[in-house]
Amino acid sequence: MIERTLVLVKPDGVQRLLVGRILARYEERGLKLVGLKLVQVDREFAERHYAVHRGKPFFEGLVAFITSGPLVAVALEGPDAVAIVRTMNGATRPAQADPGTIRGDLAVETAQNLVHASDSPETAEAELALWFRPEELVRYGREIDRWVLAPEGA
Ligand code: 3AN
Repeated sequence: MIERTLVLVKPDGVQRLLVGRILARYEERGLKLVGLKLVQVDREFAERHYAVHRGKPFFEGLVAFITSGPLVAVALEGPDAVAIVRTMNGATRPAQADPGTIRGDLAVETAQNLVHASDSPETAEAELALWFRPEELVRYGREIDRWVLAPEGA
């Protein structure tokens, strides 16, 4: 099933000059970039994004961290994109993240874990609507898709 999902390369990824390398991983996997922007979010927006974590002990730190500098918001599309991106990102705690994942290769702390990704197709829909206006999500074809995707109906 073709899905869309939201990824954030968080402020630590921007400051550590890892944006290009992180985006390259998703591109090389075969996922299609359908939305992309660099943004500095304010507290109110960050609280909306992390609303499910309101009341948790790490909520304040989460909001402070995500507003501490610009981040890159990315919309990716592909078969099972939500699960594929979660697997590529690795476990929330880098100590439990497998080598070969973004967190397993590039992060050591739970707060500074470089990336956020939607955790279900329903969350993805809500998060994409929060981060992107409809016209910022672009529909286009890629020549390589006949080598990346199964033909429709196959
Ligand atoms: P994930 O980003 O892997 O989906 P969530 O949604 O459980 O993880 O948590 C959102 C973010 O909150 C994580 N990316 C991480 O930065 C932070 N976080 C989660 N649990 C903790 C914790 N116990 N202490 C500090 N930060 C945490």
